[in-house]
Amino acid sequence: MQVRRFTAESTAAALRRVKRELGAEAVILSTNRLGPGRVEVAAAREPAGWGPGTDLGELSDQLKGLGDMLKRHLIKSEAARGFDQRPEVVPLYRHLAEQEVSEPIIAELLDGLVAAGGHSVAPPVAIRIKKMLQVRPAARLGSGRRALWALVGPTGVGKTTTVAKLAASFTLDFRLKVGLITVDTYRIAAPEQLKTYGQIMDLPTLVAADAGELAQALEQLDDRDLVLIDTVGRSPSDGDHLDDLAAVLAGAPGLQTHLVLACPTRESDQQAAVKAFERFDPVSLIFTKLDETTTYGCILNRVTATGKPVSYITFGQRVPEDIEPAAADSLARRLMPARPASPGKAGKE
Ligand SMILES: Nc1nc2c(ncn2[C@@H]2O[C@H](COP(=O)(O)OP(=O)(O)O)[C@@H](O)[C@H]2O)c(=O)[nH]1
Ligand SMILES: [Mg+2]
Repeated sequence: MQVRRFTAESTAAALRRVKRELGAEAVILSTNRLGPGRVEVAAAREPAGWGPGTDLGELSDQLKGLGDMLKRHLIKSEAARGFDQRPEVVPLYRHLAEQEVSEPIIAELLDGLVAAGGHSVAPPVAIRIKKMLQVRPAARLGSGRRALWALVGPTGVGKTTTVAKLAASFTLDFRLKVGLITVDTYRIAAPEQLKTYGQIMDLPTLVAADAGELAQALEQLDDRDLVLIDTVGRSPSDGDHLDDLAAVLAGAPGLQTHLVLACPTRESDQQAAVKAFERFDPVSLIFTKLDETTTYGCILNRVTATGKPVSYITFGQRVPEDIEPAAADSLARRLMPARPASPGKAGKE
């Protein structure tokens, strides 16, 4: 069976070409996105005589043929990445692909690595991941200058919960004076959530609906080491809301924004959120809900695409426990296979 490749601007268009040239019975072997507006579909014509009345023995022979062909196809695409010369990287390649690390990043992580002298390629890859994952150590606060942080991001990602976790951590662990502000451009009931946390922790909690009110609130919180600003919003595609939010935040000179993204959010929606919130020029990324997924490639993908460091990760609903300053070591561990094949340790566990 001969494999043919069809390139078109969309999967649907490529499939139409497959159907036109190979007929409705064509077998689709793979679809591959080559870049924006370019999709490649690999297809083959079904072998003659494959259909009702085909003898089962014959069918299983044909299926075996198809299986072999798929295997060859897979090996061929791995050969295209140079993996035929270094098959030892293939399991790691597959693991990182399952972690949804983007293809170019995987290629960079595996570039030029060979398992010389029976050593695993996992340790150098872990080192590369750590280098790639810029993390920002907890900021030096309480140095006499008040810090202003605002958390921005799509609805429901965990901004308010994260503000509460940060407030608790800086109050209890660092003994800093923390103040809270909700910027709510819609005057909806959401500020109650932050006010409740503020009451429990006995922290001043204010609400501001425009730049003037924000400036006033900041004046009231003049004695604080850190003011955490929570933002309330609708979807990031609601451009008006983001205009309003930008206008309010203009009332806080020296403000640093942090973009909150939830790990379980699909790749394309995360990319859209990054784009929508680019205007706030976030100084860091905060990833939430790591407990709700086992796939962490998005962290590496976003850091690489934005050039922004990760400052915090959160992994549960409990306030204040489920938050941690981002650490390259533990993030790399999440991305790597659970038990990297380490010849040195084999049999010693
Ligand atoms: N599983 C899990 N849930 C979280 C985490 N952070 C926040 N949540 C939950 O996500 C929901 C939305 O959180 P919220 O802080 O109101 O999101 P906001 O709209 O961005 O302010 C709430 O039910 C939170 O308890 C997390 O790290 N893990
Ligand atoms: Mg909220």
